[in-house]
Amino acid sequence: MRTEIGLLRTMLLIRRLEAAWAEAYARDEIGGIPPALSTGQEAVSAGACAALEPGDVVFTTHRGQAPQVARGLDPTRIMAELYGRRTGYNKGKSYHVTDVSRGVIGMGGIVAAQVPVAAGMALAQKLRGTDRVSLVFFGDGAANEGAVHESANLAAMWTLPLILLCENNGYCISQPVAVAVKAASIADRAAAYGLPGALVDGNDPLAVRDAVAAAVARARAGGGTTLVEARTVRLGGHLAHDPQHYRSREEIAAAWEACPIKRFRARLAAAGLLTEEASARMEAEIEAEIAAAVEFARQSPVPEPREAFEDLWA
Ligand SMILES: Cc1ncc(C[n+]2csc(CCOP(=O)(O)OP(=O)(O)O)c2C)c(N)n1
Ligand SMILES: [Mg+2]
Repeated sequence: MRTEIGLLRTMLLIRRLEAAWAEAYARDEIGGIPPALSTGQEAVSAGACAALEPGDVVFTTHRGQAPQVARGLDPTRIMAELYGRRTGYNKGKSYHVTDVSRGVIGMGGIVAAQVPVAAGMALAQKLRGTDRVSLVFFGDGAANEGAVHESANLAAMWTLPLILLCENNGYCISQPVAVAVKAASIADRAAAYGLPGALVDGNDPLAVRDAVAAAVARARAGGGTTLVEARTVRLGGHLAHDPQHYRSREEIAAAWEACPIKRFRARLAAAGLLTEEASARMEAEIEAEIAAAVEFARQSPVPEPREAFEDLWA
């Protein structure tokens, strides 16, 4: 379990790493699909991953950098991968960063497709007689995909050590969740699968950590799957270049007021756990760490064309 200060540090590290990624994309130093950032959603990854232990496995979505950082992956090697350099986690060949040794299975570009794969991993963990768990992130949009329902039903039937973590950020690209989900909550669906469900404030890292910790304890003890819905707010666009014409300025301004980093920092300060000075020092350290990561990435070589045919699995 990470301490309060550790959780804040993780959230700040995610925010800064992703901002640097978007800045590099805007400068044309990185090509491809515009970055999918977790700005405003950092408490979900930080809290959830703080409840995990070595050997547990997470499966991430297209918004996958936040869980990678929260799981303790090296920001320098993540940045190198985002730059497509050979020093990155996937040798510069895919920004779907993977580090099996740290329990991060690569991101999934196909919405909801990681959920059945995570259920398969949980089945393997169970059949091997381990007490390790799998945790899969999926969005509110993904929650309406058949793959999620099929996996949840099987996971319940087979009592799999699985945590279904729905990161509800209020939008599926430009579609608000209010016009896509009729039920009061996605967590309520758990009852229909015969699973426990929990709804938590996804902008509170401690609430997320505690809800996921309870689900993990249950799974380790052989109690099976839990569905956790973490309600958060996407502060930016769907992807970094999205001008968000479908949202009012007032809505965006209100969302920034509830920024989880701002809120958690104020809470720690009020509890006497964080001074202004310590907070500024932490931010400066993170700023320097990410600046060094960007410089390392810029100076790293790109892979040779022939390397495209290495590390393939079929
Ligand atoms: C099966 C599938 N359908 C559609 C898409 C296009 N798509 C990419 S991200 C996305 C939004 C998913 O929304 P949500 O699950 O809420 O995740 P969020 O982007 O909000 O994190 C969509 C529809 C896709 N990649 N895969
Ligand atoms: Mg969403």
